[in-house]
Amino acid sequence: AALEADLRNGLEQNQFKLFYQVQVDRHGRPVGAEAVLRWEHPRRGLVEPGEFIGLAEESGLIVVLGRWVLLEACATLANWARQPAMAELSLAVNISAKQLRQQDFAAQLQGLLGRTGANPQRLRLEITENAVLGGVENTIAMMQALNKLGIVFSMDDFGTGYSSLTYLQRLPLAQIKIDRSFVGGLNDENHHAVIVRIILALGNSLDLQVIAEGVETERQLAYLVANGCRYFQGYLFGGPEPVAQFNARFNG
Ligand code: G
Ligand code: G
Ligand code: MN
Ligand code: NA
Repeated sequence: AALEADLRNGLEQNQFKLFYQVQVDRHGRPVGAEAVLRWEHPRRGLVEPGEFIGLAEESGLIVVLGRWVLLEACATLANWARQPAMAELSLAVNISAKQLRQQDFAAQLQGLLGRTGANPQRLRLEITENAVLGGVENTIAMMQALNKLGIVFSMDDFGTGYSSLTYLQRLPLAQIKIDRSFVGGLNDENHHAVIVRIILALGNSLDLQVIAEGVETERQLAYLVANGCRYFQGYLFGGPEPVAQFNARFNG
């Protein structure tokens, strides 16, 4: 309860920040970023989402916090669009199941896009397999409504949840993200290497873009490239950065 009050207070006091982690193609060229939330707590310092997203979801605060994240992300996208070196970048935003379950979620996003002037074609929403817990039909309908606005979806942490294959076929997805636990375990012929190859084959045969997250070494990158992966994210290319630092990559 103390943390919950702290969260509410943090929202009022503007203690949340979005950091941006670069996503690259196989030539190492930036194609976009994932926005990840950080809490600049006055006493605890920089707090990572693992420590508060769960509580924000349980308490329902994620709806308000998530709306702030989307507004901030759209404002950033609109800003990038005005800079020639950044105009083509896409931005991926993490969405909780509870947010997607709001009846007016598509209308909210349409409002944010209008207010900021962000191009919906550059916005990607990352969901997890939990997104379907509220009912797969409802989830599909909401995703389709957002697709109509030009927004696409990515399945985050792919391979770590339940019923991946069933939902993979039914949900209108544009991309899947290979979870970093599989990428981190890439060594010659261990079982993680097999899983990574299967996810890539699955994605390619279902016409889904596949991005690997948590890429930390050249060796992991080489394995992924050799098996048909075309997009990458991880410390090898850069960690989550404050927006000014991310922008300096392009305008330095
Ligand atoms: O940055 P870090 O590795 O601590 O992020 C951990 C997880 O927190 C991410 O994988 C992501 O799923 C989640 N997360 C990060 N930012 C957001 C956000 O803005 N909204 C939601 N719902 N989850 C987020
Ligand atoms: O769970 P999700 O992938 O949505 O969250 C991304 C988070 O993963 C980032 O906020 C960051 O803290 C963490 N992360 C990003 N790149 C790497 C990486 O290469 N290795 C590891 N171990 N963690 C990473
Ligand atoms: Mn993510
Ligand atoms: Na992830």
